Amino acid sequence: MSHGQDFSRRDFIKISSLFLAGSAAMSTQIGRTFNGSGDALAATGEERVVHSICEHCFWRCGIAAHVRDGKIYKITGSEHHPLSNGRLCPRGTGGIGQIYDPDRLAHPLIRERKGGTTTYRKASWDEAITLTAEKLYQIKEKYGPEAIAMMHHGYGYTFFKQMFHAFGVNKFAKPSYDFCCGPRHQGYILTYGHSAGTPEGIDIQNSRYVIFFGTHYGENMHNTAVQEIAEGIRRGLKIVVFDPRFSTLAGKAEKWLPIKAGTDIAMMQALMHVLISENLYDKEFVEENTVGFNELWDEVREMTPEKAATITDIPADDIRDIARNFARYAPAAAVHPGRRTQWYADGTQRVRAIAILNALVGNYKMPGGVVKYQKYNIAKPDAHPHPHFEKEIWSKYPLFTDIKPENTIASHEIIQQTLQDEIKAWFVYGVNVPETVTMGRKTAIEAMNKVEFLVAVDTLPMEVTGYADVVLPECTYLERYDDLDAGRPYRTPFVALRQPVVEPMFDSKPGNEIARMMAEKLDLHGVFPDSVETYLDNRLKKEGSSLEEVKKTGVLLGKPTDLYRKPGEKLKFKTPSGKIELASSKMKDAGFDAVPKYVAQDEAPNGYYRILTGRKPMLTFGRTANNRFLGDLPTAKENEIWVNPDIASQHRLEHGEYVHLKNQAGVVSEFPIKVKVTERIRKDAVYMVHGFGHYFKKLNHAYARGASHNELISKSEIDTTVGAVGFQNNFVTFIKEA
Ligand SMILES: Nc1nc2c(c(=O)[nH]1)N[C@H]1C(S)=C(S)[C@@H](COP(=O)(O)OP(=O)(O)OC[C@H]3O[C@@H](n4cnc5c(=O)[nH]c(N)nc54)[C@H](O)[C@@H]3O)O[C@H]1N2
Ligand SMILES: Nc1nc2c(c(=O)[nH]1)N[C@H]1C(S)=C(S)[C@@H](COP(=O)(O)OP(=O)(O)OC[C@H]3O[C@@H](n4cnc5c(=O)[nH]c(N)nc54)[C@H](O)[C@@H]3O)O[C@H]1N2
Ligand code: SF4
Ligand SMILES: [Mo]
Repeated sequence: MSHGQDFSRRDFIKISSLFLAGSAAMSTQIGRTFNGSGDALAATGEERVVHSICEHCFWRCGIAAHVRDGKIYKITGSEHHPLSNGRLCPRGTGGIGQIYDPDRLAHPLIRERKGGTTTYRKASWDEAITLTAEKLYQIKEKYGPEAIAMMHHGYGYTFFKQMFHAFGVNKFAKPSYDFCCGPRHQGYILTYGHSAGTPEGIDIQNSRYVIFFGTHYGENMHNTAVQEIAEGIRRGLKIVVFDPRFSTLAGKAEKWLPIKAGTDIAMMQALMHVLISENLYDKEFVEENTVGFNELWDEVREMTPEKAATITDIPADDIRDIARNFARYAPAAAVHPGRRTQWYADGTQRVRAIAILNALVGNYKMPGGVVKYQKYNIAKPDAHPHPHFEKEIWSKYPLFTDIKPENTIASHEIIQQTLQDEIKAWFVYGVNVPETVTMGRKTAIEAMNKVEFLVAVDTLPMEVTGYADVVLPECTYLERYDDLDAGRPYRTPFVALRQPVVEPMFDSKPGNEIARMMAEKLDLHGVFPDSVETYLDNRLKKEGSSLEEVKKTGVLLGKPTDLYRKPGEKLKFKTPSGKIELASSKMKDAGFDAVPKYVAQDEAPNGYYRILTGRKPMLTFGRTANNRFLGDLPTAKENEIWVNPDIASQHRLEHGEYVHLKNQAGVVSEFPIKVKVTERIRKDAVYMVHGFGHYFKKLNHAYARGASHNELISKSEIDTTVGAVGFQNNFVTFIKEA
């Protein structure tokens, strides 16, 4: 593999063409895949279009759902929603595959143990809610409210949270914090006093040079960002990608640097070293707006490009070139903060290093640099007064608390407290625990088997539902109202509405109704207004609009954010010093390194390879695993294990053959996985997409396709600053089929 290869124009393919490939494939798909309960997709009646928001990932783009004869036959990007611009990523168009999934949960289920076997029986809503309320009540009476925890992901959880608050429970965890972007959030807050945002506050539209560490846009399809990058490339934006694997984004980059996995902080320190030692940093900005420069220099002084080259496997000349180019294009240059940042136990420090690199070139609030979007300042909903909580935050990690009040504990702490007999009941909303908890499937299952009472609210019979005592079938995002999507800052601040496109199918119900039924059973009257429509209308009326008005376009828009610094403007940051903290006082006070340090990761045992993971453009792990429209596309049918040709030949692996994977702890994958022999990965790592290898047979489509990534995680490492869980120090080897 050659290093620092130039891919520039020669390999130029527009990222946006991926959208087109997706949509084209999708329409043929629509023609031939199942069409749910009738001839919906061949419908010819008059068209009705409903504007709502997507739920295939947290980006939550605006959609336009096209309905004929009472059935949704097409989903396109909303013209009105600022995150869509009239387009969707391939997953967004595939919602039909979710609503008309023949495996959907159709009615509530209650687990029954008869003799030695466990079965589920169909139950009425009243029965299921009564049982749930009774059990939760008993557990609270017996062990206290801290024995109940809710885990949630996806946007329908808010009403359940209101209900639990009124009930006196406040243990909430979000796997997307500790298994995904917690380090990024906190790393930014520690440095700048605000989060990196979703969408990220990087002014790609005006940038000339953007550096990515991992962050595989094009495979990770954040609609707006991918559109901006595609536009940027057309305009001449230069991209640099540090990734042990030649990602789709690396294919669009001026330079791909196949960095040794886990050494990124050393690379970032070396880039800082060059910026400072060659006087390329923005001295005026740094003097005026940052603290801790001397401590930073003390830390990076020794990390010369030559030293970093021996650690990262990237030549020193390349490191110098990139630092110089970064400074040359600044302030219209930025390092992207990434999204899934809990790779190892050092995620928060790595994101801090990214924030520091940006600060050094003075790109804050400059065109093409780091910007801070504003959110639509919508009034808070009239909340039911909740009991006084003796403890607002349950996490033991010192830097966790800044994220308040979104979650109060990390998901892995719920697992641990369950295994220690402290937590007795789980309420799981939209989290496929066995495949999501990055402490590995085994630990997740152990905890689920131990917990006294488990309720799962889901749309599909995912693995988690097989461990639940009560399964509550929520209708899909296309069949319900949720709370307003109002908290997110963007260029144009917005409030977006999720509204039902069609009536709920089967005996499924919207989360807002389920939460209301639970509140009534728990004698918590008046938690919710008489209907969800009244609730939404009340909120929107306070903004001088109404539900009726917002239903038309699905959005309420604010004034575009003032993004850039005015000449002479004094900047203020919500950090303890009021400045950008190159050395973090909060880190120091909590007993951690004030400046990010490089710490070497574990090395693979002989014959084993570091297992890296990522995404496929057509799929969102569990969310789309069973989706016929998306999952039948040729590139989405199964995952593959990427293996370097030299390694393949050492292990006598043929391209296209199936192998089992065995990890360093001896765990062997239940299902085989197809080998992809490719130069596009380093020799010391292998790569597989997460979200495959489903083992629950009720998932008729997803069952046994590819191998599970989470099954192979036996070692997880906690980032003790913010309580996130890294899992990339796991290694696998190959077992050939007999
Ligand atoms: N289509 C699609 N899009 C998605 C999702 C999906 O499931 N499908 N999921 C969404 C979610 S929840 C998230 S969090 C994001 C995740 O998407 P990202 O935030 O982009 O995830 P990363 O882990 O940063 O990126 C994975 C890349 O990092 C590389 N990598 C692994 N280890 C290292 C390392 O040590 N150093 C460096 N420099 N690179 C490394 C891998 O080779 C891979 O190319 O995607 C979101 N978007
Ligand atoms: N091994 C491993 N683990 C990982 C990752 C990895 O790369 N590898 N990635 C991590 C990341 S970045 C993230 S963000 C998390 C994501 O973790 P999860 O959010 O658990 O991811 P999914 O697998 O999509 O599970 C979502 C669940 O929600 C259900 N669902 C979908 N729509 C609805 C709905 O409208 N209502 C309800 N009630 N349920 C719904 C789905 O059927 C599914 O069971 O996983 C993390 N875990
Ligand atoms: S990026 Fe794609 S999947 Fe995510 S919300 Fe937007 S359209 Fe849906
Ligand atoms: Mo994520």
